[in-house]
Amino acid sequence: MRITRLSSLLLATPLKQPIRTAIHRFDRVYHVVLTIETDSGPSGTGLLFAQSAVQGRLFQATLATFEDLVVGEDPLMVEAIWQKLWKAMNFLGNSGVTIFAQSAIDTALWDIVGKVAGMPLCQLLGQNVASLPVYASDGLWLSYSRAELVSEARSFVDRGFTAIKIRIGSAKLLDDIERVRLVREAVGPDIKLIADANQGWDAATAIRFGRAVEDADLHWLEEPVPYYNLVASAAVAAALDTPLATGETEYTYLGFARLAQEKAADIWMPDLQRAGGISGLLKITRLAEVYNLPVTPHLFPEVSIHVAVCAPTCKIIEYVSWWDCLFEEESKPRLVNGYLSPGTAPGLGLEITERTIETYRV
Ligand code: SMN
Ligand code: MG
Repeated sequence: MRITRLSSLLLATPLKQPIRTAIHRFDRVYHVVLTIETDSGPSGTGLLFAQSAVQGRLFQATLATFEDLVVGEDPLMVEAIWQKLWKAMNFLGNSGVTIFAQSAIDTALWDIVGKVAGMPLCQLLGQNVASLPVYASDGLWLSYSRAELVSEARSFVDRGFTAIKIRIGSAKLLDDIERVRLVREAVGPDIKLIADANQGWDAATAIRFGRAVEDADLHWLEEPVPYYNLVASAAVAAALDTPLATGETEYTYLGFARLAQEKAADIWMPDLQRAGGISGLLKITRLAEVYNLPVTPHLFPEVSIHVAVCAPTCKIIEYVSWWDCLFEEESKPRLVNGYLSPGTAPGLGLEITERTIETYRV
């Protein structure tokens, strides 16, 4: 079997609420959907997330450029193709948009492998658990009023979520502290409460915050300082009893190896499109086993769940509904009572219909 063609589409889907964090402002989610076709077998799907049409077009252009590197290759030689792209990018540095393209290609190849084997990807990779609890991450934005925070936090609990994430990291520290306490009071002691500062602070501010909300029993404090400042991250992690989670902005296993060397995180949060696809996530989850550190995949619940249910260090996964409207009901992963289980169709099991493409195409 040989790869014959790479093609991609740019889609944009609506959001229930505009997204506002310390660093994000967007009102629609853009998706680059990659298709890899083969001469005598199934095709595979890979996904990239973008925050604007400009970003999406850049990803598409990179994927189109990479077509030459993969056409003619055997799609089942997934690691060989990963290594080929990795070496081809050495001159550029193994991070940024080229890693995004490599990630999408790798994900589409694993989809093909699963379809050829006739098995859902998680089974092929060696599954550990049937499902995992998720945390509701699709809300509690920085832009919300206090009344909106309380009402949405309660509605997440009513919908069966046992863990929720609030955004903080604003310029008003006391306000952030009060908002966390308010949400803790609204949901009670049994719900896991996570707080994400999206790199909004310096180490001293993060430590003040962490100490002030000690009684709110945060499940973790996420990205308190700029992602590249590992010294600051390590200082916060050392000063607080609350676990520090970071990694959504790191690239590949090399980024996570640095987090480990610097003791900059208690919990790792790899993101599919920065990790290097399914292969990249697998490398990171195995590295986490060496350090006995928890891993919790960032975004892409429908895809990342296939790896998460295989990784013994993974106990919880982020859930946002941003991809939900793209996939057909039967093939989708199931979210039941706050637990997500992978789709049961071969490969990733994520089929996008012509009608969906017509509706959301940019
Ligand atoms: C996040 C990522 C992308 C957009 C908004 C928020 C966030 C997360 O850091 O952890 O989901
Ligand atoms: Mg985050």
